[in-house]
Amino acid sequence: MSTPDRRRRTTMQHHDRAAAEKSAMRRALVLAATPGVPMVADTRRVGCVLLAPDGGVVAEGHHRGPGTPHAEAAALDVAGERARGTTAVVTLEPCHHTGRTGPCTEALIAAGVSRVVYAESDANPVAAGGRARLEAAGIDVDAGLLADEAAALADVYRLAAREQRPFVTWKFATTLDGRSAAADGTSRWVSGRAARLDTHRLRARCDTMLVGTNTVAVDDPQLTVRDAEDRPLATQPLRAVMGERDLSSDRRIFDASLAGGAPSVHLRTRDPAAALAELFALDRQHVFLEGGPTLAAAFLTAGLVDEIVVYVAPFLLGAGRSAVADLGITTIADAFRPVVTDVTVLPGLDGEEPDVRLVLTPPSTHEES
Ligand code: AOF
Ligand code: ZN
Repeated sequence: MSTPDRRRRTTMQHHDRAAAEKSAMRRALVLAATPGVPMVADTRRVGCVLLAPDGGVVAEGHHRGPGTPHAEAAALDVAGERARGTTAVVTLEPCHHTGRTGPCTEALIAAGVSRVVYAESDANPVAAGGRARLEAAGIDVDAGLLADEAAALADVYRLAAREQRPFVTWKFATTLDGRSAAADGTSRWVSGRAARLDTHRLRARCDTMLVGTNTVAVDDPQLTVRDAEDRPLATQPLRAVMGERDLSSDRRIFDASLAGGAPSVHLRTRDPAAALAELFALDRQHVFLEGGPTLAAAFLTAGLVDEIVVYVAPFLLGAGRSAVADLGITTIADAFRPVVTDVTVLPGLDGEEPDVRLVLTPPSTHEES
């Protein structure tokens, strides 16, 4: 009698654990992308969350640049004795070498961590071997959770280091007929709640949100990252606006109190390359471009979009503003054709219809990597 019951309970627990570890990995990815870490080509951006057996967060840590503690060491330091028996959720396989700091494997073993879940394997031959070492010490190891997202994050910093400019993700929402605003200018909300939550998740993994002066003047966005309850997160990306037009200081982007004191900047240029150079000088490595169709067209024609995220909402407007301004294309043979790297259906929340999210890579950057 009790056997099937017990089995069901075990399965449930396993399901809960998987869910807790997945959400911890999402958090670790955000930690890995913490704004303001200086750009150094050979440094990985890594995040770590320590979970108690009941799924609660015990401590968090991230790597802050060369010579500073690795993510695991940073989290273990916060946890102290409470690290014993926890699960370490890390975006990268713990290193097994003494580089500028000691091996994370030994630190995790010494702290009494009982399970390690990581996303990406460490391809650096010098640091590799972490998994085998942890398993030999009797630690339960699981690899590959959200590995594609961790790899995408690593690509961001690799490109920034190579190009010496921030990686640019252009995000927009559109109707089935390619409209981002209705004829009267209204654009709230094109996408559903599921897509808006997903946007905040992606915003949290960049260090800068960029719009044009027109968007600030007309839409007056807050440009903050908020959680599902609409509360701003503790760490906010830089809010940037670009363009020569003067803006009234009462715009919400300039209100630091909305973003937990986080700053904003007005880049007085219309040139995408110049704007990115200014942001790179501020240690910015990942720009989330959310400006209107004119700004998008300027970045696309300058070849300065590295990734496109589109939320397609299932309705028609028939008239209204296009998602992107004129690209100078007059015939179909000349169409701008990015490569689709992901298609995800976001189930509708609160009875809404689903949205579809496409992730695409523009042809030129795709060929390079
Ligand atoms: C981890 N956790 O947070 C990071 C890791 O010279 P070092 O000591 O900083 O080592 C750099 C190498 O260590 C780097 O190339 C990568 O393989 C790994 N980075 N490993 O366990 C971390 N940042
Ligand atoms: Zn390490």
